[in-house]
Amino acid sequence: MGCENNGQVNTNPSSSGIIVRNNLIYNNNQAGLVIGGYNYPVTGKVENSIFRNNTLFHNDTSNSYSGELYLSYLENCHIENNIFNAANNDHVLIISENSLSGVDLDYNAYYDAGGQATQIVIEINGTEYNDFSGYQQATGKELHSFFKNPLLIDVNQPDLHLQSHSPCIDSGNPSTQIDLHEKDIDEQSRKINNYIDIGADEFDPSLSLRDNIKEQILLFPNPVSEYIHIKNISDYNFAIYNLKGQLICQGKNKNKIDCRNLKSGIYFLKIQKELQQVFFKIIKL
Ligand SMILES: [Ca+2]
Ligand SMILES: [Ca+2]
Repeated sequence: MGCENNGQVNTNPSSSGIIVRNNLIYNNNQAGLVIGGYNYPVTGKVENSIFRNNTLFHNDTSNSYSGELYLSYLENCHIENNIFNAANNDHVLIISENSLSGVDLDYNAYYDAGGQATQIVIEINGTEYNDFSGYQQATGKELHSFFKNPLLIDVNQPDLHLQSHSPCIDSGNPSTQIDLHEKDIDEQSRKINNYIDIGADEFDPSLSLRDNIKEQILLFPNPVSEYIHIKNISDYNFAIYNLKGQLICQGKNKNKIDCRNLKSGIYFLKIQKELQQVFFKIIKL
């Protein structure tokens, strides 16, 4: 989101009043989100805007060093309650160039698939930080943010909902102003259990059994050569997809699935029970 051109306003070209919230942003080949302009004041800047409650996962797949979040020429913006989960070899979370005053980052959850808070890249106006607490201390920002695995349901599929024991649950900014009709990514209430969650998903303990179901289902053998057996679940539908997302086969309530005709390779088995679905990676030998 930005203001690349100065338009008709020559003195202080800017975009303002933008709100980006409750989005899943993943697998983009460059930064998940770029906010700002590129050559202020010749061209524009972004000011007085809000970027909150988004889940960014595995962006910059081309390893262009643009990270999950790329900021350039923005001023007086709030960036909070977001999940930034990098999953690249370059471990880049944020690149911020020429950001101006009043950029408020807080209540965000950071993680890198490498799992090390001391092997990340956050670059703010030319200073590079490689450990998360060093970045917090040096900038004085992100005092309520943390570096922890957000425990997303399935990073392979991906299913970017929160597991029931995610540290993002109820960890958003308690003073977040929620709009009257605002919903989370599932059209559920944006604030459940008195506190808003970090990320695009608000976890609803009364509905979400997703990760419990996943732990409970027994699949074997995997890798499979002939039949895969499914145990500990009843009344369900299943479907097998290849890596391109194409449906290979489907059915319901079978306690063993014939995989003899599958070519060797990796597949995803979806199991759906009522409104809940879970995915398993299976390997055909
Ligand atoms: Ca909550
Ligand atoms: Ca939800």
